[in-house]
Amino acid sequence: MKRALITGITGQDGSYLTELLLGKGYEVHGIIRRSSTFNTGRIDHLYQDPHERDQRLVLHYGDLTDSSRLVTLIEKVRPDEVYHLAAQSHVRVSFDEPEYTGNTTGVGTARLLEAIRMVGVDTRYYQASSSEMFGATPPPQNEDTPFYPRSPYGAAKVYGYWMARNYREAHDLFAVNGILFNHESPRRGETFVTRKIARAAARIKAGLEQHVYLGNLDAVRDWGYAQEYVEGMWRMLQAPEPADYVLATGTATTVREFTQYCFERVGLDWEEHVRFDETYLRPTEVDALIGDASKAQRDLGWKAQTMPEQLAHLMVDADLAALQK
Ligand code: NAP
Ligand code: F7E
Repeated sequence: MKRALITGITGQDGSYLTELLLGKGYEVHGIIRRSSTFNTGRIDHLYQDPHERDQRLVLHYGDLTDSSRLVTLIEKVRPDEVYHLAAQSHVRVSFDEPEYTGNTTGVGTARLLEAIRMVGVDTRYYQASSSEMFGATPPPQNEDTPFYPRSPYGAAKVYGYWMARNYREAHDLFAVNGILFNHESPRRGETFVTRKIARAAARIKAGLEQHVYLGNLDAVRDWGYAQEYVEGMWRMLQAPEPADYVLATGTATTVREFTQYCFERVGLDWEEHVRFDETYLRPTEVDALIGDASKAQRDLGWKAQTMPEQLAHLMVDADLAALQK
């Protein structure tokens, strides 16, 4: 039985990846942060009583800022595969908390890689890199596109990217960078724009609110479905050699168009319900991200299936269903 360690297991991607790996027969270990309130909502349906025999999902307290804990966890779990997903992942928030973002999203990666090296465990390592690293470089973007980050988050991810590359080249670690374009789902955090809009469309339809406040409607993103992207992460670690891959749908959608898809789904005119609030603008914006995932298709047989309009519909449907419950 293979053993995987997931940082960020309580996040959107962590929850889908855990489902995928448990389904493949893995023993899955996840790092969670100690919190005064429960933070395991996305994986509660997978929880296994530690008193049961054959427990295949094990949760450990830990934090990316605590290097000694990362060492003891790598030593204790001795994973065959490490999926490093944990991060302060909100771009707008990273402008307010640049130091914290650098410490977790950037240096946290170095701490984890160094823990793997110090323990000397033979493992394969997945780095959650991001299309935000391309920033101002015009689309289409692929594995050879130069980075030009436009936020503290993007800059921290560039550091993490190069640390993973360096541990591959300097220490012979099987380390890969998955350069993932935006991927969304009903489990997406409520302050990312797709979920914010889908949730608002459902709540406005239900009569619970009247308006949603948004920032830049002109930004172009390449939005795919998170459940498909975690399959791509797994495939990267099964490849014969470590390499870096873009995962994307290859499509361009503006925030305005995504809003229209969501409101159309509930039979409403979006222009009557969307208002502008400048607090959602960023000091520097990433205007357009459109990925070219042909390398992943060629080498890994991975291709995005769900396109943005379908994604918008499934997200709105899920929020409507949650309200009806
Ligand atoms: P997410 O939903 O924001 O989840 C982030 C996870 O990291 C959560 O489990 C969070 O724990 C954990 N975390 C945050 N700070 C931590 C710390 N100091 N110590 C330990 N754990 C910490 O993110 P996601 O959308 O699943 O994305 C997964 C990864 O892919 C992230 O690294 C993100 O930056 C990257 N990425 C995401 C996208 C995308 O479109 N979703 C695209 C490219 C790259 P709590 O639950 O306790 O907050
Ligand atoms: O913004 C615009 C905003 O916060 C998308 C993270 O997963 O993907 C994500 O980062 C766009 C931006 O995602 C609002 O200005 C307008 O242009 O949903 P977002 P993001 O910044 O693209 C990358 C790949 C990651 O790696 C990150 O971890 O939407 N926008 N109005 C808004 N954005 C938000 N959040 N809220 C608004 O009201």
